[in-house]
Amino acid sequence: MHVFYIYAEDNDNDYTGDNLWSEKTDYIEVIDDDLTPPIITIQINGYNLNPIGGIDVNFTVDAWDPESGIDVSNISISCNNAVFYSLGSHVVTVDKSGTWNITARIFNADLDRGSIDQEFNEKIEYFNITDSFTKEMILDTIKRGILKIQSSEDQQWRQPGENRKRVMQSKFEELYQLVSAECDNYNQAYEKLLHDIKPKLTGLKTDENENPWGNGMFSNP
Ligand SMILES: [Ca+2]
Ligand SMILES: [Ca+2]
Ligand SMILES: [Ca+2]
Repeated sequence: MHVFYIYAEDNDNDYTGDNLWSEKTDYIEVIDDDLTPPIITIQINGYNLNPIGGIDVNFTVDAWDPESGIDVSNISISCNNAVFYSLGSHVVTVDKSGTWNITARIFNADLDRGSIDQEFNEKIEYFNITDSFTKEMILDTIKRGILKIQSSEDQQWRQPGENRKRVMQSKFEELYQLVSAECDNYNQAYEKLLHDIKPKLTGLKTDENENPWGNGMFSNP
């Protein structure tokens, strides 16, 4: 609601105190044409174990406001100290088990009277990383390693390639057993990976992109 007050005096000044005045107060109501905030969705697309032992979480944030659209300069999406300033798909890395959240704070573009009319919404999406889930991902990665060894060409290995492949495959299978066992064999698995498998992987000269093997980073869980 806007208030207008108008006051005016005439110029009848032949005698002091002879003049007259009028005043008027009027009101104009300016209605906000959009009172609803944006609608936000957050979708978790998948999880991947990354090369340094963290878990990459791929997620998509979408938002719309049928009346005003989205103010794309006012988007804030945060998770585990990472902040993103646009809608769409993003990847965030978490490094331990627990409950994590993605928080999206988004404004609509109701800017016909500047930012005074803007509405915003905030949505929080929680996701859980459990130890058993991490373990499944590690096992899956080892399995894929075994498949990769099996499908590699003998020529990619130092000769005799066939023997080296078989030895390496059995080491990966031992690693799989250590990780999948009920008791806590993670330290043993780590030692095996670091001191047995990693040095011998340098026997494989290059990967399929001709990058040298054996220089990857291994982090102790
Ligand atoms: Ca408005
Ligand atoms: Ca709206
Ligand atoms: Ca509004």
